[in-house]
Amino acid sequence: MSATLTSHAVLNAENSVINYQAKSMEFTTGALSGAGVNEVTQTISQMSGIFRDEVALRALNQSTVIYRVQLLVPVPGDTEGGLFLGTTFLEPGLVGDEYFMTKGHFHSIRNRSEYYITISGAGGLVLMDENRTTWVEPMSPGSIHYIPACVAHRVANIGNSVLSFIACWPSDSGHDYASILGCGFSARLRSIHGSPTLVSEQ
Ligand code: PAN
Ligand code: ZN
Repeated sequence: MSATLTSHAVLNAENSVINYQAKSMEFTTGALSGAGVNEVTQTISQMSGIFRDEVALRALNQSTVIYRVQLLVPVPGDTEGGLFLGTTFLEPGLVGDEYFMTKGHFHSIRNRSEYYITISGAGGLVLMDENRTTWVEPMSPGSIHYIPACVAHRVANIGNSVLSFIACWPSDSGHDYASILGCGFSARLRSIHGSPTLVSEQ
């Protein structure tokens, strides 16, 4: 007997079909689909303490979605040796003069690194090491960003359309948001005279 390899079947050495839950990515948007894809949404109301202008944040519609993340989490979060995959869809917009952005985090296990790959839109990847030195890398379709160990990361959408990017990181990394909520990044990506500018915090 022979079996046919389709997108919904895996063959073993005996050429019989093993159960397989297909997953796929739509390349123009980065959208994930298939078995086990989860989605997490962040609205304006969940972004308190992130942007410098809290008054401007409160003036916005609190139910507006700033970003959503589709996730493939094939193993539990404390598994050493596994990998997670996610696509983030970050809307365009401003809070005061600061671009819509992700919350940003260090990994809880500080030496865990990560790849970001931009699918669509225009962005800035804001990176900060443990000495609080901050820099920004431009994101455009196809750009690949290696986020080294011990470096906090956040993405700002500096364009007029949805910015989407893929991320891949070790499953046991964890996310330390508290350090960023407490001390922030040492610089922010702001629209100054209409141009994205990295401005140091006072
Ligand atoms: C990404 C981020 C995603 C959302 O998948 O989690 O872009 O950003 P925040 O987690 O900062 O809200 C990643 O860096 N994972 O490790
Ligand atoms: Zn990360």
